[in-house]
Amino acid sequence: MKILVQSTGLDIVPGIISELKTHQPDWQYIAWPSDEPCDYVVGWKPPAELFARQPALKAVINYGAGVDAILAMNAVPAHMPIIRLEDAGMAQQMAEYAIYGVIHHHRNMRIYHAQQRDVHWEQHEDRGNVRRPTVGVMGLGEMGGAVATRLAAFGYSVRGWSRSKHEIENVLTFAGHDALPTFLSGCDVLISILPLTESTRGILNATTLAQLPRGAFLVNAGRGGHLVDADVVAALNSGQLGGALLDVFHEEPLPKDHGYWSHPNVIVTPHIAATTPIKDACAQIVAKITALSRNEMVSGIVDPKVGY
Ligand code: NDP
Ligand code: OXD
Repeated sequence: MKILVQSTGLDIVPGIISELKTHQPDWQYIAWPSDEPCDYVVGWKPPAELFARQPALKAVINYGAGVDAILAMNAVPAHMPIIRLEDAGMAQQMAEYAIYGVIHHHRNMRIYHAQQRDVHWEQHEDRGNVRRPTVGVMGLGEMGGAVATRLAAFGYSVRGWSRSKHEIENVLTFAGHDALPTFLSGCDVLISILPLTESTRGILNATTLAQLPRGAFLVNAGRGGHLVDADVVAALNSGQLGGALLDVFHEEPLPKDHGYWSHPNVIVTPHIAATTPIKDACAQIVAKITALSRNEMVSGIVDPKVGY
């Protein structure tokens, strides 16, 4: 079996190939670009040219959880399944990132960081002394489900929102577009871990942000396209949003002159909420390709019509 390995950005291809070899030494691994006919491609944002030059491919394994970029390229032939990574060690990282955001807000850390810069000692009433914040999670899939469960175990009151109804212990769940205003109205901290689709693009806008309690804190680890940036900045400036922890942006790297960099109530991180851990990812990729080659059921098949 021949596996084509491709990536965009950091040159992680040699590392992926050597890790795949440890799991399945009998297969042949070929780094893109190559015209040698391959059976499967493991890739991140593969170029359209790859599919034109590799007509024998049977499936694409997306080297990540989000498939918005590969779907937006419109280059994968309609008959070819796209299979994404599921958790693969990312859900734990996502939960850590989310908990960091919640604690930053809940324990007044922005104020203490500013006070330290001013060499100023002053204790503030902890937000949780009045009422422990309620945390809302948008998207209850591999990432969001794990985040909601772990936040509940941490003692937060947690609610979650998804397309279809989910049952998660100790989490109040909501489903569908009509339930969104009710869900948002109880979120002191809102964590978005949605996939970017035609239904979720721009979902965090002036209307939805106004449905949050005043002073709510926003964590966005889904995709930058979920935010209407001008509306987020307006909500931050008016105090409707008390602050934001943002990991993903319309344009990455975030342009140097973007207002988020210098906004006093915004923390910017460079798309690191959950990075693909090579060992877990390669173990999962080999298992998925093995199952595909035996015509067995494989999970994580993307539905291009819904976009995730
Ligand atoms: P999943 O496909 O497992 O989960 C997606 C969740 O979003 C599901 O609960 C789904 O609902 C819900 N959803 C999708 N569309 C809608 C909608 N229109 N309305 C309400 N809910 C909706 O994805 P993952 O959890 O694995 O990943 C989610 C996203 O996280 C990725 O697509 C990617 O964009 C982002 N990500 C970011 C990373 C980072 O470092 N910042 C790292 C990894 C992922 P339902 O359950 O009903 O289908
Ligand atoms: C992913 C990501 O989707 O890294 O896996 O954002």
